Amino acid sequence: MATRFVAIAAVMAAAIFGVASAATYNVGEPGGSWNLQTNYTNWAASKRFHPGDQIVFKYSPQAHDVVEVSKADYDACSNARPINTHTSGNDAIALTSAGTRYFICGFPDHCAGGMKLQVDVVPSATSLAPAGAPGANAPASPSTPGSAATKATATGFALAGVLIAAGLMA
Ligand SMILES: *[C@@H]1O[C@H](CO)[C@@H](O)[C@H](O)[C@H]1NC(C)=O
Ligand SMILES: [Cu+2]
Repeated sequence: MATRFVAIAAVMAAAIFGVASAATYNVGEPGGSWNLQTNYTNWAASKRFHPGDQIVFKYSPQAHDVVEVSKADYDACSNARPINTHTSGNDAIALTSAGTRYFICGFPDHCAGGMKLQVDVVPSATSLAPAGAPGANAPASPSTPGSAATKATATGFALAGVLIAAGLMA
């Protein structure tokens, strides 16, 4: 009985707080990868990155690498002061917290050729402005129909319903 209550409470909490599942984004996909052809400004603009998500750079290590740099070095296309360097060709990078991350290719002229990616990691829907706060009534961004949080909430309530029904039948 107590176990069932805890399970239901956990699901309800997940629904209320909008715990969304973490997403994995393969950089440049679909249609591209980590190469000299993909437009990463356009690619990133179609995504919303949240803490807990990860991005994966896939490429030939003979042709490219991934260097995480500061904004200044990103703007200057300099890999002289790397924060992190990845060279496996299949590099998963965890976006652990909100903030902006900057990645470039360290091969000569590749960054200038377009291999630079800025990733804006924004807080999950849990930290929406409270009701009454400035901006709380702003219309939802048109680029996020059916947000992950909305889906998580719907999933949470559906699961809670199943659990409650199971409890009634037990
Ligand atoms: C990416 O595409 C946008 C819009 O189509 C364009 O303004 C921008 O210059 C492109 N970036 C690169 C690096 O080609
Ligand atoms: Cu490169």
